[in-house]
Amino acid sequence: MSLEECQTQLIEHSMLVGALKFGSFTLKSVLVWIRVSPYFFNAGLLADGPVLDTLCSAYAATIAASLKASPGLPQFDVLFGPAYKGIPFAACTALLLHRDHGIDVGFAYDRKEAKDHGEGGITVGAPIKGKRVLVLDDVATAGTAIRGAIDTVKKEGGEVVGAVLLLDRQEVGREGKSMIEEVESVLGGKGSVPTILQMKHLMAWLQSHGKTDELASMEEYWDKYGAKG
Ligand code: OMP
Repeated sequence: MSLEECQTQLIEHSMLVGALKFGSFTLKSVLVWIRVSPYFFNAGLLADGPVLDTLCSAYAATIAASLKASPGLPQFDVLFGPAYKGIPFAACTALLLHRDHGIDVGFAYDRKEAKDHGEGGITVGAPIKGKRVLVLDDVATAGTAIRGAIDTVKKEGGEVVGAVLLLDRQEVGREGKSMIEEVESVLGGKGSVPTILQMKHLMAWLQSHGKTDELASMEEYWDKYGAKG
């Protein structure tokens, strides 16, 4: 399946399970703003076998394509999925990278609560100390959550070489530039944060399906908060 087919399948499958909704949603940034968004993507609802297949096939195809692109992702050793939603996504993506693309990597995740006995530490799974790590995250708006995951890996001694996202909402980040540019600048520069979907893909889907009211609300939101240029 082409990457474009994977994107369309993911949009439609996400709507089917109620993970992608159009309407009116209040977003609260941990920074200062409140935005009323015409759509919301709740990746926590991507929670059955078929939709995990759709999602993680798309993550794996996006990673494999980016490893071949220039600029694109460099080689890496471990996929890191931040708790909780990132854990099944990273595990299934590691499996599909192996099975469908011949790319063999480990996967790891963090605990939300520190452990003071047994093996200790805040990460579980493949060791990340001294390893090249790709962070796998779901939705990014201002980039706060993804930066938190990058910091966790760094604290544990891993080298974060890039990040892969399910959805880049294409909004302005914490420093007034596009969120994606800001996160790329703390990682490996252009191409270090490939994404499966962007807000513009959702708008193209609405347009091709004649959903004119939803599209008009998306365009209005884009004019207000989209990262242009
Ligand atoms: P940032 O940390 O600002 O990048 O926002 C990402 C987080 O916002 C996600 O981890 C979610 O908690 C939440 N979110 C969504 O999951 N889906 C959306 O469509 C929008 C948001 C959001 O609140 O901005």
